[in-house]
Amino acid sequence: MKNTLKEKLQNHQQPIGTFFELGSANVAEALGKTGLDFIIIDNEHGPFEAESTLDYVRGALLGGVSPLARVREISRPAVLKLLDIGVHGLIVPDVHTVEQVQELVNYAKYAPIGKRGFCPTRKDCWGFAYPGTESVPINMAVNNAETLLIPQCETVGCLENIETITAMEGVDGIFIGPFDLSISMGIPGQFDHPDFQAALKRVLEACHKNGKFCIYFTVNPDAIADGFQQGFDAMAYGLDAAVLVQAYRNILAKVRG
Ligand code: 3PY
Repeated sequence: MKNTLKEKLQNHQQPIGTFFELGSANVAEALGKTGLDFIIIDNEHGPFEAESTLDYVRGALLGGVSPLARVREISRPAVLKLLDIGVHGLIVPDVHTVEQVQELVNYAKYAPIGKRGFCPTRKDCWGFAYPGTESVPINMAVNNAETLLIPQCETVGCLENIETITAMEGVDGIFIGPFDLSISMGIPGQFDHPDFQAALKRVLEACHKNGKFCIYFTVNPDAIADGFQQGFDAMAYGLDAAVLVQAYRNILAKVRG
């Protein structure tokens, strides 16, 4: 199995994804038929646990869309459960400090980069076979390379440490959360504010200087192309539920005026 999102990022194919909040394996599979490149199964704001996330991951893979998950917190069980069920990457919210990111790397990456605990839980996890087969190759390097670890920059603390964080081994990229970052900066929702624009530039430059991916989130469909023009490597657009509501509204508005 390949991490198709990582491949697309490396090939500069400008992948586009969405937040998955609807909580159904059928929806995860259907989103794979839209042309989207990745979904983010939201274990932070969404009402999901790892057990149901496993079904969504299966649905996404069946539909052909790369499953990422947003982890609920920086803790060993929260990180391990999502990685062990085979998500293509972890989005990590509410990061403030370099120490938090080091803790995260320790949980998410195998030695020598981190201290991830081993259990060959699913065959689809990279480089591993089920236990009980003749050999259980512990291919830690492949797994480290194929599992994207992506802290969110959405606090002033993370912003102030962004040069150090992006230089850390084990960090594959940064996902900017514009809503929380603007709130943390005291300019909620003011995405055109010069300070906010300067922050975006700072994160983007730090990522690219250190060979890391930078992903941006927007709820404005017209801002997706702008984001790529600004240099973001991938764009996350909206939430599945909101897009569904808007699509039906558009149809009903046409019929009913
Ligand atoms: C933000 O914009 O703060 C996000 O985390 C996106 O959900």
